[in-house]
Amino acid sequence: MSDCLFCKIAAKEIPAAIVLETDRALAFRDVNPQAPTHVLVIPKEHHADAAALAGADDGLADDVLKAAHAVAVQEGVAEAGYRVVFNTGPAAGQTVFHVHAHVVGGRDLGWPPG
Ligand code: D5M
Repeated sequence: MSDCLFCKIAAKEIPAAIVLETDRALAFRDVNPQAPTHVLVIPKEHHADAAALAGADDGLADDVLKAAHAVAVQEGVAEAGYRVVFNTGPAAGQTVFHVHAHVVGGRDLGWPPG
């Protein structure tokens, strides 16, 4: 989508602090980090939200989840524990409508989330 911020990051038209890339997923640091590790993982292909990603029938959701775990290992937070969050829809706080997994870790994470 030509007007999608994360499509532009995936296309390398807008710079981002990329930490991991696979053939179908890209991981980059969140510009407004909420924890020592805060990385966003996106499919390069545009899907608006987690519901749309779940409906992609070609294993894309699996690729994104595997990339999220690989990021956690690479960032050194996998052993202590980390959170993978898909804010889905405005009421959940989604502001960018290209699906993204927040990989958050490196500190104690409270529950329930706000
Ligand atoms: O999360 C959207 C997230 O996207 C939010 O945490 C800020 C982040 N963001 C916005 N623009 C950028 C750029 N250009 N690079 C990196 N991170 C960015 P949501 O779940 O939709 O509220």
